[in-house]
Amino acid sequence: MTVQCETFSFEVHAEDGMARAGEVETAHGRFQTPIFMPVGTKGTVKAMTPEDLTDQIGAQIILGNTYHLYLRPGLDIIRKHGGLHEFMNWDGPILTDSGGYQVFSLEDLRKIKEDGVEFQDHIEGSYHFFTPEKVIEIQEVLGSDIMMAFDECPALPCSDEYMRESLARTTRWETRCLEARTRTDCALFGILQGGTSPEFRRAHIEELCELPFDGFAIGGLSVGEAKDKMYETVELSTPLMPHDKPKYLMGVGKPDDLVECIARGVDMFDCVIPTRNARNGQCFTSQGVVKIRNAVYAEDMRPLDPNCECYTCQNYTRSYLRHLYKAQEILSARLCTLHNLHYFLELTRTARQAIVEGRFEAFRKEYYARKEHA
Ligand code: PRF
Ligand code: ZN
Repeated sequence: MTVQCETFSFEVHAEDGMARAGEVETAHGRFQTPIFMPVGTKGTVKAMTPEDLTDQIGAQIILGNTYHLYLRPGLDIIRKHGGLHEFMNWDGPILTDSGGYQVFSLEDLRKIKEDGVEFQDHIEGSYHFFTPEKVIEIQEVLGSDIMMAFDECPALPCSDEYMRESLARTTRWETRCLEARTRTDCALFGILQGGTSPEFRRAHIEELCELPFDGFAIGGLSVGEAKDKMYETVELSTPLMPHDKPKYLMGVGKPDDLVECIARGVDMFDCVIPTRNARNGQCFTSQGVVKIRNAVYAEDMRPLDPNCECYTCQNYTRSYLRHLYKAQEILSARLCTLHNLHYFLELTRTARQAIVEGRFEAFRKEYYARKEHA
């Protein structure tokens, strides 16, 4: 008898075309969809305190990584704190990725076997073995509100033969994840693979969506394929996924991708882009990208984004932000991260409001019009 999550639920509140507005309940509270989840790979959303995330950005759920936390600081230290929430002082929902994707991106340092994946740690060089059972155990120690199943994200392009084998193995691994759960307060999402091939995608969705996962993720995208292929694959997938469970697009994306994939029925997103790019001085605004290091901003007295209500835009000029970046001051990372995350969260909030009010298409047009008239 497989264990079921007793603390998880999802409700669709409104639909507009394929776009959906909903609400997810977890053991650590609720979040409203569509939602963007800031990435906190190593137990911190880089440069942000939990108070920044809640009070300044309005983040409702964050993401953590099995792979990184398992290697450093290791499970004993996290267990000693009572889990990841207590360790990092974040008491809202946490989704953890299974480590599959991170291990597979090690390329030369890993070996795939039927039972799991052997890999060499990128920090110390020591050897480890991840199996479906192991990654569920780790995520249960972390106390994740939403655990992700163990999957293989094949590098594209790959042969049909390899894809067929990989999909079958991923299904076996994910089935083992369902059987390995012991906690009733940790939800578990399945991950759909299949590259950009409609046939493989349909087959994997059909096979996996039969299984009693609490939600489903579209994996295997945003790995270098053309953007139109990604959108086509999302558009093909969402109608075939269960209507009454959340649909999560992993590792996506830029603001345009959020708008386009919300339009295609996606409820949840995560990506390092807003946080990573902020540290490189790339800011996303309602008028397009602002590269704050550029000389044109040296004496620009305007805020980063005139349409933004974040702390950064309310208090600082582009000129000052450029100065901080050029002087390599750490406040640069903080202020740009704060703005970017606020922009991404505000985008999902306004998209949600538009869906609820049945004017998502108008919202989408307005989004592009603002960028073009910058
Ligand atoms: N699988 C897992 N995590 C992921 C992905 C995936 O396919 C992606 C795809 N870009 C991002 N993160 N487990
Ligand atoms: Zn701002």
